[in-house]
Amino acid sequence: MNYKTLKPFPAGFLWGASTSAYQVEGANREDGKGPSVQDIKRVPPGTSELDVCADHYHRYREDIALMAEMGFKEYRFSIAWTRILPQGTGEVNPKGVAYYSDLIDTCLKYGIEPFVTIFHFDLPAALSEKGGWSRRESVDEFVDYCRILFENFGDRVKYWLTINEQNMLTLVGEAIGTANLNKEESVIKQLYQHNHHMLLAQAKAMKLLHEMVPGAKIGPAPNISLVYPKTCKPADVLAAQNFNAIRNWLYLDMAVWGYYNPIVWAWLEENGALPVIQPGDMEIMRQARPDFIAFNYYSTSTVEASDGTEKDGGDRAKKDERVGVPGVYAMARNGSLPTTQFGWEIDPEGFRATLREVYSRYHLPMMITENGLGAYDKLEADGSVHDPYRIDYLRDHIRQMRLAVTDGCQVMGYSPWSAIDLISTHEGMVKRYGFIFVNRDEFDLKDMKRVRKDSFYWYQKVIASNGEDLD
Ligand code: BGP
Repeated sequence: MNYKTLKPFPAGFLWGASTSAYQVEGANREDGKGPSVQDIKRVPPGTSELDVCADHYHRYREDIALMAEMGFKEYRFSIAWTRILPQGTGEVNPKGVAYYSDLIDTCLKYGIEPFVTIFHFDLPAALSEKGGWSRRESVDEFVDYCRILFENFGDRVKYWLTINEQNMLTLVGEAIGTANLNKEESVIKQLYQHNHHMLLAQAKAMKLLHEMVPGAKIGPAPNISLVYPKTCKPADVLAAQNFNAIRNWLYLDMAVWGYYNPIVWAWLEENGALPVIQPGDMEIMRQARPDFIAFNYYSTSTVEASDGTEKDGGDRAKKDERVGVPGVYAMARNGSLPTTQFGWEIDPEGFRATLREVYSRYHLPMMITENGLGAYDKLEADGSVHDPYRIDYLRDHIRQMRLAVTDGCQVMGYSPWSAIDLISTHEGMVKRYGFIFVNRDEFDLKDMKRVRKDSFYWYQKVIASNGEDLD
């Protein structure tokens, strides 16, 4: 749909950007922090360990001052469970509480809303060794951790996110270093049992926050992107519906309405993989309500009908093999989209389509908690960093978000990935996403100096004009 006049972004729109603890903080064995699954995983070959990252743990004041200079209205960061509870349960680490308390106060000093992710891929190693999310007890362990956060920070934090990309933990947990599976048993059955526990933990956390901190807001933060059919052949359309249900709607249907998506349920049933649901679980799921839907968006996916030969689940088409789920869907290349230096498809119009679809299904305000472009940025001899490709990517997505607002979608904020360079989940330090350059290489820590990229100055203008000035 074309418009003669675009609606403005609403007043009070939350412009900012995001990070996560294990990718930005470093200091992963300092001040009483316990190890998380990220700290004990084998990092991808050729990439840095997570002991220093952007050294945000020691430099957060300087970093937040730079975010304030950009004009941030919010900063989305995650709390490392193992800084608060080094063993995942039991004794609280006062230094961990003090760290996040000061980080929150520093944001507030500049008028930046802290937007806090409770759990971003970093399950305590002590809990993972016991079986992680496979155990029923994981639900209460998570809720106990949430209670500590709400008690300590609920007086200052208005916005909370439950679990970052729960759908990716379920679909590609092994690649993220989070899946803890027993190789002897059905993988799908185990994964969807973990998933049920996370869904229940999330529902209980949402209820708990509403009871403990009236007025505070909380929502899920999956990675949502519309799945296109490769062609208009009906079999491809059905495959797209299948993958949309498995990748996207399962998570949002449960968070919002408290029921299992019927297509996913039928698929699990067919595979003998239905989760064990205890009496009362679905009642809790139905009672819990998010205040908004947060989601991360990088690009759309495209699928075609399965020919029965696909390997593995996965979320991206690999060049030489058919990836997907036999009988359900096969990943496909879109063919019409450009890609980043790292091969990720770029689809700003798909962002608008995704916003429209999510709003039409759930009618809740939406918060974009990640969106961005990873690239090999270079610090020039004169101290500048030119990243026009990132500006183009973000500009195109913000334009489409504005069109979605004009379409009638309620969008409350935009928090791209990432505020500052940090370690990528899969591709190390050299895959940079930030507005702020960190002067280190993959293994050479150099001086860790913070440098404003061209995109820093550009985003500053975007925020100052509430999204009107995108040039
Ligand atoms: C999301 C994660 C982030 C971040 C981002 C970019 O899935 O929530 O933690 O890593 O993707 O991905 P990558 O680092 O692999 O480029």
